[in-house]
Amino acid sequence: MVSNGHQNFQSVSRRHFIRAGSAGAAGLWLSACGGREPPPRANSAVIGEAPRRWVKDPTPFIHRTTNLETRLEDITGFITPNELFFVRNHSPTPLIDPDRYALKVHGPGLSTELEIGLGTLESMPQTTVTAYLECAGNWRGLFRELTGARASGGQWTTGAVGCAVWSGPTLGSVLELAGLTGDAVDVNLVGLDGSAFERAMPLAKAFHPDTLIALRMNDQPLPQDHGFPARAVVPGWTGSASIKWLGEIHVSTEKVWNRNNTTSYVLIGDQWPEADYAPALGAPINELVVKSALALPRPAALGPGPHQLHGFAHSGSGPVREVQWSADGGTTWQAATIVDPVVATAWQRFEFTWNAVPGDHVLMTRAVDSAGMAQPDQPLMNDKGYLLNVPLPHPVTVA
Ligand SMILES: Nc1nc2c(c(=O)[nH]1)N[C@H]1C(S)=C(S)[C@@H](COP(=O)(O)O)O[C@H]1N2
Ligand SMILES: [Mo]
Repeated sequence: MVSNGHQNFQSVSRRHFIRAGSAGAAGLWLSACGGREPPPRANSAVIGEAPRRWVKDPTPFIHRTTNLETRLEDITGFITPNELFFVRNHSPTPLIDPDRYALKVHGPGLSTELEIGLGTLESMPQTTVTAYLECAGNWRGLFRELTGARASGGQWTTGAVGCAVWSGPTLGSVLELAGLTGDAVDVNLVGLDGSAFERAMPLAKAFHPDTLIALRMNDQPLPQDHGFPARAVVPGWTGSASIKWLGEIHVSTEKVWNRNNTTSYVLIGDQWPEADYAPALGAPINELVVKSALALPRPAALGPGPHQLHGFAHSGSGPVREVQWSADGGTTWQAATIVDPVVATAWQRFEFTWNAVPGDHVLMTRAVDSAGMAQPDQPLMNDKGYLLNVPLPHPVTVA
């Protein structure tokens, strides 16, 4: 086990470093690799694989191969506790030695190449942001019941979303240590996991004051499954941009195209135009869309009488300013109450009282965000099942 609770002086000083490399070395590395693909991870900080929480029983999660889906009904407050936060892993969680951890910051868009130790990241000014993370494929498993077509990928219902308090240096402050050149364009973040999961973004998003290299989650060091010892948190963008086990920041002087904005995280299918986005197969998705969901099992069983129900509404251009609910499958709607605190980068918790009468019912909720975006009435099927956000019919039996 890697301990991060005890820090003797030696380990603190070992973690506390910035090594500057030469631009020449970075140039060699780039030309050897054709300037596009990062090399396979051979980072000495990766010392194994973390124990797999998804084989543990009993578990509060819905298990989906390497992923863990939150049961939304278990989340009663504004913040998702760490141990209930969904996990989306493209390969097993790497176990990282915090003393050997070094974040590599490099690329032709920077004046220097740096390696930054965990202690240095910890000693920089820390910014705290309460933000929700949502997988682009959250709700994917519901395409089938709503459209008749099954999207490819993990069949999540409504639990690939959570909201936490993140803190760490801003990504911009770390980039400033290395200094941008005048022709820097894109910032690519790469994980230390086996799949070297990565995501690129323009400078404006990388320098957004809410975009963090988070070291802490809900006042704890990041849990292993959520990216220990450092992860990106990119509020407003799909969860896939919030690279866990962050090992590398590469700043390029051209727009970056890699798997996660060309073949994955693109909108493709019969209802989407082709080829306009080359080299991407379809429109790459960045921002999250407005959604709302009830914190109830699917389907739910309730006794008759008044129930105070709650749920969560969120938008990449948040906050959500209005939530309505319907108990007749969307024929009539009433206002739900949005509960404080309202934080733009977070989700909004809403509640309402439903006087349940015996029988089978369909509850629905719909949200409008502060940019005026509303949940659409018709689902737009896409082959990879991203960003479904119609008002969801939620079956409830009252007996
Ligand atoms: N290195 C790395 N980062 C990653 C991933 C991954 O597989 N590897 N998955 C991404 C996806 S698709 C999502 S939705 C979020 C999920 O974050 P969580 O597991 O902390 O909930 O992490 C993102 N960051
Ligand atoms: Mo995701």
